[in-house]
Formats: sequence, structure tokens, C-alpha cells
Amino acid sequence: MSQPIENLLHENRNFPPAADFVAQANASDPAIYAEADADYEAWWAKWARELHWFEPFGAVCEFEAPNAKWFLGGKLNAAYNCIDRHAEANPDKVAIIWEGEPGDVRHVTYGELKDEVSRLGNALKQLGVQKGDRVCIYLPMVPELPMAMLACARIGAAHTVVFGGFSAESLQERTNDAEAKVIITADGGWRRGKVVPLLQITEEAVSKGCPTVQSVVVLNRAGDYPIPTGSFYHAWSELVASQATDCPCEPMDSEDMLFILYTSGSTGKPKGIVHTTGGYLTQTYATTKLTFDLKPDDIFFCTADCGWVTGHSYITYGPLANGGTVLMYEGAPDTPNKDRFWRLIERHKATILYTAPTAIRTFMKWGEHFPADCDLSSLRLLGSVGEPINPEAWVWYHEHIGHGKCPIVDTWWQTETGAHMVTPLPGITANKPGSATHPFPGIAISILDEQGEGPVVTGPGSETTASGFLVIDRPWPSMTRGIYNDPERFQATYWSKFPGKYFAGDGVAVDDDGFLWLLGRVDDIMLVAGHNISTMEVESALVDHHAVAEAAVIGRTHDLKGQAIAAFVILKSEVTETPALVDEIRRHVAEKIGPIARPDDMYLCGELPKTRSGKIMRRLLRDIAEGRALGDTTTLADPSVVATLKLQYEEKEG
Ligand code: 6R9
Repeated sequence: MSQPIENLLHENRNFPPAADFVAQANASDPAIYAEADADYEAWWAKWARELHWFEPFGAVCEFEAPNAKWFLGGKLNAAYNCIDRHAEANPDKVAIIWEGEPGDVRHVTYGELKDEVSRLGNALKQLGVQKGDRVCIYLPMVPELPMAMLACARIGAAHTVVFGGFSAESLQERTNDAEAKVIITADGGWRRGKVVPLLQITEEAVSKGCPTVQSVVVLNRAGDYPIPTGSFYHAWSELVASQATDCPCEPMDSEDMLFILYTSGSTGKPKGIVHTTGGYLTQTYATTKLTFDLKPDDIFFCTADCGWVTGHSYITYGPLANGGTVLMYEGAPDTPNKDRFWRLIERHKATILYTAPTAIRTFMKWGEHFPADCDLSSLRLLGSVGEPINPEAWVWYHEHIGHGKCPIVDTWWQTETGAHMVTPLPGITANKPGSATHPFPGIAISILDEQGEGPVVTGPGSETTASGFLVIDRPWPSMTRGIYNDPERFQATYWSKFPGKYFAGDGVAVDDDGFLWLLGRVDDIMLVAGHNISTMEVESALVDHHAVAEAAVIGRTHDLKGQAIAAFVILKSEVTETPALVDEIRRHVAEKIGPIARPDDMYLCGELPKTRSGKIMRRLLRDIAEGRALGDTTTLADPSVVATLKLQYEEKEG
């Protein structure tokens, strides 16, 4: 095959799992890779049978690209699997430990969760919600958020969670696209010491026009905004108080819709990614058990918001389907101080932490004395998701948070894949920092060139090296079943570049030990003097320099080379900027990965433009570097960052 993306970075540090970890691990036998590969349907069916089915399934999988069905004819309910079966066996076990930003703490047991979710389920029915309807959830990170998701699942309605940081327009657009009958919101939620006025934003969305919405349920969280009177707005507390705690779980077909979740996408309107019940629950259940090695006494802290897929799969469905205990936090990581996550871990004795590389790099920037001052000895496993994790951040996470004893799982997956696809298994995999390692058992990844040629990688031990487009070779249970109401866009986005195969939009390389290295979105790949260079690799080499805290790299148009490399760099706070330092950093990149990757332009800046889930928006940096008007900035966490950068850039360029 030809090499559509070059793989320049070489990382050979190796971290095998410790013997005492292996001895207790849920998965420690490497033979599961071969077992799953030999008959992937049988492998997934075995996991599916660990769930509770009202009626057993027949055929395991039916697939004709792009349409898949899993566990055909089976009937189950996600809320039954996440709540009832644990509430019966162990009603006093804590399901959710929650801490609000102001410091208030709640513990919700499985027994309480069952009652609360049942009451809300009955309340939704009273408002006219029926099986198959959609409900929009626009809540802060409070226990009522997973409760609302599970109440929908209980009565057979599909939820669509809209991140609590989104604007009225975003809420309106998603509510209308999903044709939601009810919006569940709160008066507000706490973020950085202030109340985010969710009800006010909801009222604004409704007044702009949400024709399908018949009622709005308002939780009292922040207590500072009056709920409008009339029959349209309902106070959660009043509505739920009068409801019975008996609300039978609706038997759902394995292929009935569980939820729609909108992904912003770099262009155009957000895509409503659809997930169904049986396959999604099976794979979130299995991956939680194997990737996170989840045990009954673990306290699992996932720092994502339930507005993203990570909060769906690894706060709500995966951990609760396992009968686990999750730790949820409402607010910002620097409120009141930059040690908030570490204080949460110390206070609640979290054993597993799952966070994002962008957060880890921020913690590095803030300084290691914040975690050092806290007792993190309860931690036994660390996870990363959302972006490639550069080796420097991996090693810092390993040393300063895991104290050298916690395995790290770098999990590659997408809203569309529903659950982990490429990840280490902590009792089996010898990690290389920065590599997501191997496909999860049962998953097959192809690495294709433009012509659609290239090797297929299943478990460890592949013997080819290659880099190219990441394509998923065979169906998997938690794969999206489509874009809501838009089958053409679904086909065009994911299934037409390589007909019959799922194109993920990411670049990937496999090294000669069979380890996979994610190279970022292919839209971000640069073409410099005939070489396809991944932005991730140059960024990783930049942050490898001791003076650099964060970096984002893009290709800008260049007369001779096609594209030149422009780097936006944040220096560590204690470092002083000098021309000699800038040269030294550029040289460092050339030494680390080769002269071809030496940045042509270097801009030192204070912030980088990021989405609300923390991913760098390189498209906007390209607009800045090419002097264009800025494209869509509505999904930015802080729109002022690009405006400032644009000014700085223009001043520098004269
Ligand atoms: C779960 C989530 C998906 C995109 C994906 C890729 C990037 C996520 C990653 C990673 C490298 C990892 N991504 N995890 N890249 N290593 N461990 O983030 O879903 O918001 O849909 O984003 O995120 O580019 O294609 P989503």
C-alpha cells in the first residue's frame, strides 16, 4: 500500500502491567483476542447474555452496510439492567456519589435510584410521553441527569442530552431536529462560582420556536430563578412528589432507539447520532468491565459531562449496567482551587479516574504541587479519552497522578462507535506511552490508503507497519444505527470513502510491534513538500520540549511547499519568551521527528481555541493563519480566544 500519512514519531518506552494487578484483573489471558477474532459474533453474544433479557435474542448480527442489527428479536430494558437487577440484589449499595461545585454531597443508592427514576418515568407518562417519543435533557451535572436518562429508557422514550454549556440556539436546533415532546431542565447549575441560567436559556429557545415541545420540567438546583406559572412549565419536585414508585420497565426490542446524541461536526449542522438498546448496552457493559477492570468496590470517577458520549457510556450506562459506583462532579476543575479533582479523589476515595488529555496538559501547566498535596493513594487505574495523548502527558499522568503504580488505558472511540474500540486491557497490555495499543477483542481495524488497500489489525502481534485511514472492518454491537432522519448523510459521511466499510475520519499508524498510534483527524493532516504529516506528531514533539505547556499545529498555504507548518504554542508559566528559545523549540521538533517537520511559523499565545469538550479547533487556526474570516465559532468554549489570537497574529504579520 502507499502511505497516505507518514509516521515520524518513535516511542519505545514500555510499561508492562504489574504482577499484582494481573493477578486480580478481570481480563489477564491474552487468548481472549484470538477467541474473539475466531468468532466475533459468539464473543459478543456471550457478553450480551450477561445482561437481563425479557425475551432472548435469536440471530446475533445481521449486517448489510451501512445497516446493522444486533441480538435480533431480543427484548430488554436498559434501566432494568442498570438499576432494577442491582436494586433487588443490593438495594443499599451506592450507585452515584455526587459533589456539587459549592461542596454539597449526595449519595444515591440503587434502591433510591429505582424509586426516583420510577417516579420521574411516571411523571413523563403523565405529561403524555409514550414509547418511541423523544425527550430533550438540558441539565447540569447533578444526579437527576443520569436519572432523567434512565427514566426515559424505563418507559421506552429516547433521550437526547444537550450539554448544559450550549446556547439557546443550539438547544433549539437539537430539540427541533429530534422532535422532542418534553424538555427537562433546571433553574441553573454551578460553574466557576456562578449560576448558568439553564431555565432562562430554555425559555429563550422555546420562545424562538420549539413546535414539538408540549411541556418543560424544571429541577430546582440553583434556587435563584422563578419557574413560570401555567400548564407548560412544571416544577420537577411537585410533579414527581405525587407519583408512584412502581413504574414497570417497558420491554424494548434490542433495536429500539435508546438515544440520539448530537455531535457538532466540523462543518454544517450537528448530526443526530442514533444508538439502539441491546448492542449499545452490551458493548458499554463489556468495555467497562474489561478496559476499566471495574470491580464491585471500585469508585469510578469519569470527569466528562453527560452531554458528551463519554458521560453516556461511562457515567450512566456502562458502570451502572455493571452495578458499579460512579463519582460525579458538577463544576469546574479550578473552583475554588486548582486542586479540585484531587480533593474529590481524596474525599471520596476514587479508585479509577477517566479524563481527557487536554485536562491532563492543563494540570501539568498548573503544576504538580496541586496533586502532590492530596492523598491519591486510593487510585488504582487511570484512563484517557478524547484526543491522542502525547507521551509527555502520559508519563506525567503516570508519575504524578498514578504514582507509577496505576496502569493507564488510552481509549480510542467516537460518539458514533458508542464504546471503546482501540484500548489497552490493563491486565494484559504492556503500554507504550501515547499508543492506544490494540483493538478491543472482537474489533477489527483496517489501515487503508487512498486506493482502499492495507492491512487489517485485530489483536496484538500484527507484523506489518503501515499508516493511513482508520477503517472499521466488521460490525460491532454499539455502532451507531444512523443519523436521525438523514440516511443519505450517514452513508456519505461514513460509508462511501471505502464502500461497505466504516470510515472513522481519523489517521492511524501501526508500528512493528503491532501497536496502533492515532494520528488525529484526517482533515487536519498537513501536506508539506510532498509529505503527509500529522498535526498530532508535531504537537507531541513541541510539548516534549521542557518550556512548552501546550501546542496546536496547522498547515497553511505555502507557494513552494504546498503547506507550511504553523505552530501555536503556550509556554509554561515560569518560562520567559526569547527569540533564542523559539529557535530552540523549532530545533527540538526537527531533532525529534526530522527537519521536514520543523515549524515554519511559531506563535506564542496564552490560550488555544477549543470545543466545549476540549478538542482543539484547528480549522479556526487555519482561518487565522491564512488571514480569512473566521468560520463557525458557535461550538467554541470561549469565543474571545480566537478573536485575541487573530489580533496577535495580525500584529505580528504586520
Ligand atoms: C469519545 C469521544 C471522537 C474523536 C475521534 C478522535 C478523537 C477520541 C481518542 C481520540 C486519539 C484517543 N479521539 N479518543 N484520538 N486517541 N484515545 O471523544 O467521542 O467526541 O465523538 O470524538 O475524538 O479523533 O474520532 P467524540
